[in-house]
Amino acid sequence: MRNKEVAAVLYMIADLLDIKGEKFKPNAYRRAARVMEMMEEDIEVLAAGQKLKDISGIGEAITEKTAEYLKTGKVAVLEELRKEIPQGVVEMLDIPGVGPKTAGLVWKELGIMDVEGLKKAVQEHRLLKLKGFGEKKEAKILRGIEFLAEAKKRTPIGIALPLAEEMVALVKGSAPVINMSYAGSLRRMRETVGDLDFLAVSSKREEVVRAFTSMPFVREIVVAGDTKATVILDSGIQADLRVLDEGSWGSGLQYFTGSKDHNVHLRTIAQRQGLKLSEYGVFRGEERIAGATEEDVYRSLGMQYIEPEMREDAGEIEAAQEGRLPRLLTMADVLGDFHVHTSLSDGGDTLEEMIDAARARGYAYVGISDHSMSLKVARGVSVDDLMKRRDEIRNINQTSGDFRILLGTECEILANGDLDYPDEVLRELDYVIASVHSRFNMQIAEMTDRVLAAVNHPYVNILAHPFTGMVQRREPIQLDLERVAEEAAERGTALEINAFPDRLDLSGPQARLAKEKGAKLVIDTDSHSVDHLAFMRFGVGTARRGWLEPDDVVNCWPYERVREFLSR
Ligand code: DGT
Ligand code: CA
Ligand code: CA
Ligand code: ZN
Repeated sequence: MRNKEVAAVLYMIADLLDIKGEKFKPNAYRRAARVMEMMEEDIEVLAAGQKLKDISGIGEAITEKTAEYLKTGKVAVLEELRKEIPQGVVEMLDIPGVGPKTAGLVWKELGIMDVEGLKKAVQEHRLLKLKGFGEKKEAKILRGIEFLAEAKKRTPIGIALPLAEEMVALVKGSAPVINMSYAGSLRRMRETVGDLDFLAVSSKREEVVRAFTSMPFVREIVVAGDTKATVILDSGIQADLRVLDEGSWGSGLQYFTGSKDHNVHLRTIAQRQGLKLSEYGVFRGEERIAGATEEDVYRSLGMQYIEPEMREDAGEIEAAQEGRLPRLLTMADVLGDFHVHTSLSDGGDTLEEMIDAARARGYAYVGISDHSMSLKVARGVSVDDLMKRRDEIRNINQTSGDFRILLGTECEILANGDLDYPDEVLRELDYVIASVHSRFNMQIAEMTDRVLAAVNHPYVNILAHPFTGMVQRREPIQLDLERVAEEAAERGTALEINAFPDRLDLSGPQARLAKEKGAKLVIDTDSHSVDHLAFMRFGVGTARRGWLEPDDVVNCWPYERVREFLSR
């Protein structure tokens, strides 16, 4: 289906019209785009049957433009707008806190043509001349510009991980590789990575280097030696490769996985024992005493094996020496997912499709949690529809065997801390997720009180994406996590690790803090389509960065224990 693709084009037209300062048209385009995004019918089929204009929210003009785009891949209006508005002005829309109205205003009133120009203008306080602009707004724009500059330097894991896997497969497919893996921050499952690092072992090193540098999406070869290569990919991402011999596979992987701080600390421990640690192995004098596997390397230094996600020199080395590392959870421990949207709100797939996909992953249970009624942009669910949904799920459970389906909601935490459905409605559900999707700008005291009201609400079981940040796109809200975790622990409310790669909220260190305060966690994908269920691995990686064990994570528990937790 090309629905999402067409919707993206319509959103772009809306933004550009807004930049120009058009009055009503932008919203008409946005409304139509939203309808298309959520529609289950195939837009191409509708257009072919002249049925598009019958759909509420899509008018005559937009029907025409959609048909034009589907046929030619272009829309004349958009092409004209692009000619009229400088590309640099359009790029301003990537700055958090800058919308099309601001971009249009600074362009037309001050002649600012790009992000760089905007930064300069803010620093010179030239925006103060504009109507509605104060020092606060200036400061916000400047922060947004800095946030964007920082973000552009790193690649989110949601892009980096599939890419790295594809690269490993490509090289393995075209050169005699004995072993190959990605390493670096990616293997440690950081939210974003600066570059990609690979390690391979092979008896034909040059062939591996050649396979690596001749991948189809390599833009530029920076280095191509006998044992190493560095390339820049079409996307601008840098990738490093090292090829070692088999005896150094473990020590090489250990070295290139890092982190640098972890490695530096390990090396001083090795030195204290009269050993030398490098990517080639652990040596006593000339003799290599370890190197073939990572397990050997850690053992030879007198400690437990440390999982990659923990290697940040945050106490893991001391714990490994004392034999008290946690038994981190793995994908195999995950038995379900509680944050799943369907087409009843803003999901792309139906209830049945989401249930089947969850079951196909081998889960024991799944929780369905569509948006609550006041979140209009995400088609929040009315009380009537929610009660119908409850009956539907009750019926499905009659015939679903051991696989259990729970009905929840992702309920808005309103600005005053109230929930978006009355208690009589919440009481009817198997569980309640609460989350903030509005009024992000509160001060820390007010925001913490707002969130605590939800955490302490008798029917709330999960606080979703507690900081509501978006990796590289939106700054987190201000929240006193320690207090939230303490009260969540007391109340039996779980804090979420949102596994959607744009979120990864809580982060690993935040999850670790929450655990220390006694709170339970839950790893949820926030799926809006069947494909998103696979995001679980990003959440598990984050949980492992937070030192979590299966006992800490609600969706690693068997159904009976989950029920008990949810009905506290
Ligand atoms: P990134 O790319 O910024 O997300 O972070 P990393 O950790 O992937 O860093 P990168 O790509 O510069 O280097 C990969 C690994 O190589 C790093 O995690 C540890 C190791 N490494 C790099 N430089 C040094 C160093 O100066 N000393 C030691 N001991 N290890 C290093
Ligand atoms: Ca790296
Ligand atoms: Ca690197
Ligand atoms: Zn959600």
